[in-house]
Amino acid sequence: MALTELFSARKSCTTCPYCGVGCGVAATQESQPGGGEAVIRIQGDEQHPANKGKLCVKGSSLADTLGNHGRLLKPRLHGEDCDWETALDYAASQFRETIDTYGPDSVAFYLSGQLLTEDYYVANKLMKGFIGTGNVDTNSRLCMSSAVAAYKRALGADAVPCNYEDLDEAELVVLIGSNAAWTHPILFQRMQAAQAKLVVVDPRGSATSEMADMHLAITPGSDAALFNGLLHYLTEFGALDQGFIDNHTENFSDTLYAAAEWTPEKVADYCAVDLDELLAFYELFRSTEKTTSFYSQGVNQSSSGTDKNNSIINCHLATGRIGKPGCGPFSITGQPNAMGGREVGGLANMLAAHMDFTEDNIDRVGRFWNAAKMAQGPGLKAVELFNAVESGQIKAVWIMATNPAVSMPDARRVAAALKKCPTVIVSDCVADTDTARCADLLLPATTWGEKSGTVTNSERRISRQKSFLPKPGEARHDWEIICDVAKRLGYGEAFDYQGPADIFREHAALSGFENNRDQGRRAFDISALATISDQEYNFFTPLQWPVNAANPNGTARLFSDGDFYTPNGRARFVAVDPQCPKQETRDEYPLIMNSGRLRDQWHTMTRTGRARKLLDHSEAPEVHVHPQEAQEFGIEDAQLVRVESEKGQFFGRARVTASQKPGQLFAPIHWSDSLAHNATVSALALPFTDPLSGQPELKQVAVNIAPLNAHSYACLLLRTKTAEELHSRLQAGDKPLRQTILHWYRVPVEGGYRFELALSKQPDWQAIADNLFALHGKQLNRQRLQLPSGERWLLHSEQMELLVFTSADWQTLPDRKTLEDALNKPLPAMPAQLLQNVPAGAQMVCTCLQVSRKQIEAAIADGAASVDELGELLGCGTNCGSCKPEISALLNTNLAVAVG
Ligand SMILES: Nc1nc2c(c(=O)[nH]1)N[C@H]1C(S)=C(S)[C@@H](COP(=O)(O)OP(=O)(O)OC[C@H]3O[C@@H](n4cnc5c(=O)[nH]c(N)nc54)[C@H](O)[C@@H]3O)O[C@H]1N2
Ligand SMILES: Nc1nc2c(c(=O)[nH]1)N[C@H]1C(S)=C(S)[C@@H](COP(=O)(O)OP(=O)(O)OC[C@H]3O[C@@H](n4cnc5c(=O)[nH]c(N)nc54)[C@H](O)[C@@H]3O)O[C@H]1N2
Ligand code: SF4
Ligand SMILES: [Mo]
Repeated sequence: MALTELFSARKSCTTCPYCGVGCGVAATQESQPGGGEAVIRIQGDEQHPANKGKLCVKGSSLADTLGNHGRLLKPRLHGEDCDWETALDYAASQFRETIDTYGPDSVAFYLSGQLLTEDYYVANKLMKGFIGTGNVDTNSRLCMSSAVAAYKRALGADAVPCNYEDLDEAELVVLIGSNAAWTHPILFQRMQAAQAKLVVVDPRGSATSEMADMHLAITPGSDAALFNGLLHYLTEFGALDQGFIDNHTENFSDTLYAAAEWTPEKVADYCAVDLDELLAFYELFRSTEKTTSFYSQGVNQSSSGTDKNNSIINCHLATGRIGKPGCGPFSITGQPNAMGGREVGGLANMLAAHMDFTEDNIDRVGRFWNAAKMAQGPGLKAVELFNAVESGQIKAVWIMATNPAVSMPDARRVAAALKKCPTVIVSDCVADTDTARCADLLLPATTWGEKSGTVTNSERRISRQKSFLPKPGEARHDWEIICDVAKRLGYGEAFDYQGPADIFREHAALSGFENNRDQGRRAFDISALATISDQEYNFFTPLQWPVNAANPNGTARLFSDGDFYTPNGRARFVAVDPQCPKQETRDEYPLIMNSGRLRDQWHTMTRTGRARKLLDHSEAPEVHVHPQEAQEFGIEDAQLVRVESEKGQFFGRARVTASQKPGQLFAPIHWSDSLAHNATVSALALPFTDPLSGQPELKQVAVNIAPLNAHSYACLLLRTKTAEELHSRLQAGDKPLRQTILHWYRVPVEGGYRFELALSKQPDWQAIADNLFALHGKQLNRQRLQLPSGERWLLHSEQMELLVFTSADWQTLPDRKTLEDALNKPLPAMPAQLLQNVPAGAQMVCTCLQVSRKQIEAAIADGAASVDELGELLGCGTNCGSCKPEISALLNTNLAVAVG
């Protein structure tokens, strides 16, 4: 039989659901001979202009995150499964009663940059056009809202001037508050391939700064001073494009006046950087025409983030470096569809299709929608919105595709507010999240691979996400759920869509509706797509907006003609007075806590946390500490520590590293109560916000740190059912466990879970096991081994049920992979062998090819002297390339040691 008869493959071109690079993904389903479960193969889509076939480690691991385990598969009302009729009736009647009794401003939606444009569009339409309130906000408030506010101030529209080809063409890329090597890896690889000079502005050393030509480790929050100083320098040293300033901008002299006091000496002092280095950066910027500024959360997540964005844009306007190849102020989006949300009006201060709440626009959108009740003004922004939930003003809230109990500043207070709110509806694809635990009604949503619609990436490029998997269980698409509730609220006619293509056509038509110079010109215009057929929608080729009669094939770059979206067509300079972070250090809280992302995890890990291999790079909540602080506070590397702010506590393992500056800490944001004990970083942050954008100051939190002394550590392996029992007891604060366990986190493994425990006293494993297995009903055999390093336990029937290894030193616990294997292998003839001879653990650097730090260090010791050489020898870095910065860092340290 020919091989082709055995296998049949179906390929679907879609888009990655993670970061704002928006890489094209080719998902191939290969059915197996004999009808076995189809295998999904994920590859980069060679045809997609964002990535041209490449994927980073998160994208290439997408297949490992699929599957029904842990999914929300049925609606749940007050903790019990229910049918859809009951769920939808409940949602609609709670909203209807609340609105009728307390008015439309007593309800709210909190949405997400991970919804598809079509989902976002109908949610926004329902709230702003039919329920009649502006109370729709989104997690993009925590992410992009300062970038939006700054673009609008300077350019007259939320319109990203640049595109990815500018990164290929740039001779200098200034990365400000961006760890792109980890957070936008495919774009970072493009910059590297183009051999542009890279300058990184970041208070800490990162994988990105490791690969840069220059790293300015500025004082946290001091970016605006750095760029005011640059504007001053550009003026002093003749780099202004006076023609551009005169013909295409306004407010230059006021802006320059505000910047004039920022001499290089003053900036060097304020930002705590070396004067010569600062001057070298200023000179590089001055002398390099093709300069792109690439900025992200280090500037956005600030109580003065809008000004910081404008201070960067000012320097591009002053030099005329905008709208030209290789140039521009490029705000890079985080989420896969942050841009789509901005386009439909997902932010509370926007109405729809880039229109805000002017009288004309309210009338215009009202006529287009044939709206029952138009919102008359902006709604509450995220922090205000959850404050209103707390105060009781908002009595019903529907949260979709975001996890605010983890990601909002002062996260514990947000969770508490939700718990006492009369109606909380949560739509998610995953059953157990911290936010889901606050819900009255849980609605099972489809997710990546199952749902269908469009997303817009950082360069304004609209691409399709396509379904290639069936809906699991009873899950429904977000747009369907919203429309079903809208119908029950009595708005059936306006929400009668046959599918996402229908919604997309309406969205496209609204973007072009009365969009002209006379009635108000809007940047977001995809009117040429308003009549596309279902077939064209299905085979949509990625396009950059505007896509209209003048530009039917899309628009790669904006503002090439120097015509801006302000009423007089001129871009605006904005005078900036640099502000310090509002969360200031003081005696009780002497350190600044910074936070951000890890290479292999996505946000609250509801998806990436399912792929075992993505946890190889880093599996535990951690805090990065400078050696000086470590010494001062008595902290050793890998020790458990407690970080405390005015608002809350965070536990994690210390990573002592000179990449932090003294006085500053850094923690990854990914862990939550669902995955670990006391590991929600945002619980520390005070909810200070930017006065214009409402974006919270998440990057600079005043904290203190102290070691947490554990009696000992344990690694515990359990099969799924018993692991879930342990997990729910840990979360419920079960007393005997609480008295013994100081800290825990869990890792999903094939066949069960591994728990890592820090113990406050010697546990009675027998009692813990008896308790856990009480309902098990099976007779279990027990093996115990007492070694000088610690106690080891095995409970088994015909298979392994529980394995425990303990040690006074966490780092001497054995290799976890070897232990995990025992879950899926037959028991050895002598089961006690499982307790013996397990090798020590190894940290993975290359997740794709499973190459550990130890292997790389050994190869360097044997003479390997470059990333490429190590790739040839061990394979590391040869698949997605996301680990190359770390391999390079290992080379630098190890070669330096060898030479030194
Ligand atoms: N692997 C991975 N990639 C992701 C995500 C993910 O969860 N995981 N999430 C996506 C999303 S939604 C977003 S928004 C992006 C975020 O992408 P990035 O903004 O690149 O990521 P962060 O790690 O949040 O922060 C970037 C850097 O800002 C620095 N920083 C902190 N304070 C300051 C400051 O005062 N000034 C300056 N100049 N820098 C500062 C931090 O030290 C950090 O290195 O990533 C996207 N990509
Ligand atoms: N301290 C600190 N806090 C931060 C940040 C920081 O840097 N520091 N960064 C902030 C930023 S930039 C961001 S973007 C946020 C991110 O924070 P969140 O948005 O809260 O985090 P996610 O884990 O992405 O939440 C997405 C949820 O949607 C679910 N989901 C996935 N697909 C679908 C779908 O198709 N439909 C539905 N209904 N649900 C789905 C997932 O299971 C998950 O529960 O965190 C912010 N908070
Ligand atoms: S860079 Fe990685 S996470 Fe971002 S879209 Fe591409 S494959 Fe997905
Ligand atoms: Mo984000």
